[in-house]
Amino acid sequence: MTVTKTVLLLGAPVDSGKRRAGCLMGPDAYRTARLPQALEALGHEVRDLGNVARDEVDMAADPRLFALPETIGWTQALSRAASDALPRGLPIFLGGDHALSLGTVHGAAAHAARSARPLFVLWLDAHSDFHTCETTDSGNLHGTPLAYASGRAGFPGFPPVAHPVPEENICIVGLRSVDGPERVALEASGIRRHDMRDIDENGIGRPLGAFLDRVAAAGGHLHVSLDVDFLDPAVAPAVGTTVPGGATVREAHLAMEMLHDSGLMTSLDLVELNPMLDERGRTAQLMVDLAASALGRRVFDRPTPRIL
Ligand code: EXY
Ligand code: MN
Ligand code: MN
Ligand code: MN
Repeated sequence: MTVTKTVLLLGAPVDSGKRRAGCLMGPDAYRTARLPQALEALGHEVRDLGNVARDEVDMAADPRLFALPETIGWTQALSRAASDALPRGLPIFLGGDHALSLGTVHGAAAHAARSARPLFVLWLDAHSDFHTCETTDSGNLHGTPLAYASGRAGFPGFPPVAHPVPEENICIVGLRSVDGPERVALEASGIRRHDMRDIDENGIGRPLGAFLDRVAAAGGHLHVSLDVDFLDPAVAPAVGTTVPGGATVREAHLAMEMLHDSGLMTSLDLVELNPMLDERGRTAQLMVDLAASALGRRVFDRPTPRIL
């Protein structure tokens, strides 16, 4: 049975995390693909709070980093938006590129700390997004939010991370593109990471189920960040950072269905959709369908059996 919730939709038209423009159209694409109606059909109360506005930040640009002041402005504004929304419902952030999670996870961590509950983060992505401003070779800050959330040094000018997410509370699923400095830092960390070979060998249900068990045992809040490039580009072409060999439609739906059945997800990012690169809206539609699965859409009304 679906427990009905108050779902808060917040547009986050962040396009500062990389050079290729287009993600700013993501929030409107989700609305056009009828995300609000899909969630209402499941019985949820859906409130579209419109788009978040970026803070104006008066600082010098850094020639090594693309759009640093803009990204810091988004981080400040989205941290506040997440922290304000979480006591009122389940926020879904309609991206926007993955730089938006610099803010949303920061705000979710502040909210979890206020509630005296640990925050867990599930990162569904082809990439680890574990660069700092010092290690990034592209200068694209959408490749950094997980490093920032976990409290790594190397983010001058960004809001201080008062509540870093413990490495052991972070799980990345879908990996198939990790840069050298990210690999070194990840291997030295306690972050759980499941690459596509792991999913090939074990399925997606087993590693995800083990992580959800840990969230439940700790009584944690769970922030989920779903990057379009987690999916195979053959089914989700509308993203600038495609990597072949990604999750299938069914693997992604099973992950969402398990999230729903766990009842643990407290906030969700939908990131990296670039409508300029879509084919007749099919990536936007798939992301809407995945969000609906995460919020309780199912064929039959029965829980997913635990996969051991
Ligand atoms: N690791 C690459 C870089 O740092 O530029 C690619 C990062 C892509 C990040 C996308 C959003 O997941
Ligand atoms: Mn990403
Ligand atoms: Mn990615
Ligand atoms: Mn790189």
